[in-house]
Amino acid sequence: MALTTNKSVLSWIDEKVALVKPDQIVWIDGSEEQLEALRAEACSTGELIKLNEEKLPGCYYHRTAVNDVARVEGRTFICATTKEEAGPTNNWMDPAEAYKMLDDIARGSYQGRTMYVIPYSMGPVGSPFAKYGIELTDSIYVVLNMVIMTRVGKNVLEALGDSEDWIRGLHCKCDIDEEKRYICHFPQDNTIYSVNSGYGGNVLLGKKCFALRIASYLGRNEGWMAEHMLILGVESPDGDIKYIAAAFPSACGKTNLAMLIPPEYYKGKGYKVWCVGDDIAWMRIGEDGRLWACNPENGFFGVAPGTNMKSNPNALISTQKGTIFTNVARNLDDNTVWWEGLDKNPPKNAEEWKGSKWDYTDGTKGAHPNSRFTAPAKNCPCVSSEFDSHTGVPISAIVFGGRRAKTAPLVYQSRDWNHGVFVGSIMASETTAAATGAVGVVRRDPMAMLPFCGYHMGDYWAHWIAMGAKLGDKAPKIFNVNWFRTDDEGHFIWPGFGDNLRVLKWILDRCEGKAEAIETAIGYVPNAEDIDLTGLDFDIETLKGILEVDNDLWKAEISGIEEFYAKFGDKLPAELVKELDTLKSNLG
Ligand code: OXD
Ligand code: MN
Repeated sequence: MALTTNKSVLSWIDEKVALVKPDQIVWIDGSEEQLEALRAEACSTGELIKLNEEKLPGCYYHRTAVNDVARVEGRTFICATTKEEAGPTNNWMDPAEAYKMLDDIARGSYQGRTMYVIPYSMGPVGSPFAKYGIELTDSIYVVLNMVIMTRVGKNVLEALGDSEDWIRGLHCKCDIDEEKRYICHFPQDNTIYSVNSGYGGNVLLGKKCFALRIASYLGRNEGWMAEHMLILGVESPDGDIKYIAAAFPSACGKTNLAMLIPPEYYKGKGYKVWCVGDDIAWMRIGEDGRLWACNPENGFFGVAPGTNMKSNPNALISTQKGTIFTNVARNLDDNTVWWEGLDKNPPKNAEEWKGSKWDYTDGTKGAHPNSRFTAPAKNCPCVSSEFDSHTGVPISAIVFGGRRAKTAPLVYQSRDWNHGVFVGSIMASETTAAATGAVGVVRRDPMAMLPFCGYHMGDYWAHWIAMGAKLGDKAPKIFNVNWFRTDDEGHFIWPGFGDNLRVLKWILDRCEGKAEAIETAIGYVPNAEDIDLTGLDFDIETLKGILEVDNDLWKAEISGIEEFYAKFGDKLPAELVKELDTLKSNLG
């Protein structure tokens, strides 16, 4: 039975039912009873495997098809009215052609299957941040993941009422055919289609598709921002908490930073770090004129390999109950999970992620490198008390970062907001041996939004600049960090992980006018003495080395920036051209 009388919802569902022809329709009401029945059903068909209830209570295991293990940027489209609106960094398809193609693929694809109707909210239901969506799917796995990653249930439909302002999402597993896999966004219609995939990043439509691609477009039109950023709070010994939002490209330790454990010395003094979000931030100007942020998600869809009690105990603890593991290895002796980097004891009797018997001694991997856990945020030992706040948290600092072996110093501060937008726009990371392709190649990933910006990146930068003008002197300060400077042998110099708090502390001190800095060609860099190294075996001269700005390396960087900027033609904001000119003249 339909859980709403909202005409726009019912007529859209009727249309999609006529298209995909499900055998039955099930509305997800959010009740534990219904979810438990779905878990049991998925276990009976082999879609899920129930894990050891004593060791991993309420946890399940899932394998995707082997050809369906990651987001597919090449098959992700922004179907704006014109190609110009999607811009040079997005794939584009004409909306009418895209709908026709997708409808042809989706037609009849639910025959013999159930349509699950998932009403969900991004952001706390009823809050000024909240935006509602309905995802139709033929996958119980998607339902159960959406229940962890978003707020799902009847109360969402109640909050939506008769409004037509909601995001339409149709997911069809079809045959998981790579050649017919498409993730298409129609920003002008508030609509998303995802066909022929069952992998989280492509099918949990609330996440990248809605909360970044569609929301970035909505944010531009409505005067707010949807960003690929973690949000964390640093509590000082007097109990005051200051919040930071930070954007990093993938493989730069975003989830680790979001759940950072302070070094002993800081813990002893009473510092604490609170996690508000690990992937996405929606930010609005509050009544007080400051920028306030909310994590629209309700869980973590984290990369499993490398997560362990040393790298990120809070993430690991978050996965110990109510979690769905995807494409990790399964220990057949005790029906638990394992992945590379969890510990030094790979299971002897196990199945690898594809489901074959696994012999770890033969050099193959047990878990897929992009294997995931879907864990409720509430499981996290350091989840912020503001997690469900309807006002969000006020942001003091915005931090950009990337993986650069030499060029970028450990940390620097932009001179002002527009310079900070420039710093975000030239964000780049060097490829690592972990990915295919050449090592050390610089990839530009502005604001870590390259695959997630739902419109023209030039317009996106203009929106950033406009937001700064509105925020005026209440704007957060903007910084750039680089935890990845290497020595001549290629070893990381800075210890990273919990010790990154030492850098965050300087950042927050700068926001409060409590720390000094040296002006360089690229912005303000700390005096080495102002980064507190107490309790860390790290030489101040080495610190000076990684704070150094090498003008020659930056001069070499200029042509790469110019080449990248050239793509944006006359959509490149004049303010950024001016910042680039300033950088050039500062470098002499
Ligand atoms: C993610 C990503 O999964 O950025 O969060 O790819
Ligand atoms: Mn992400």
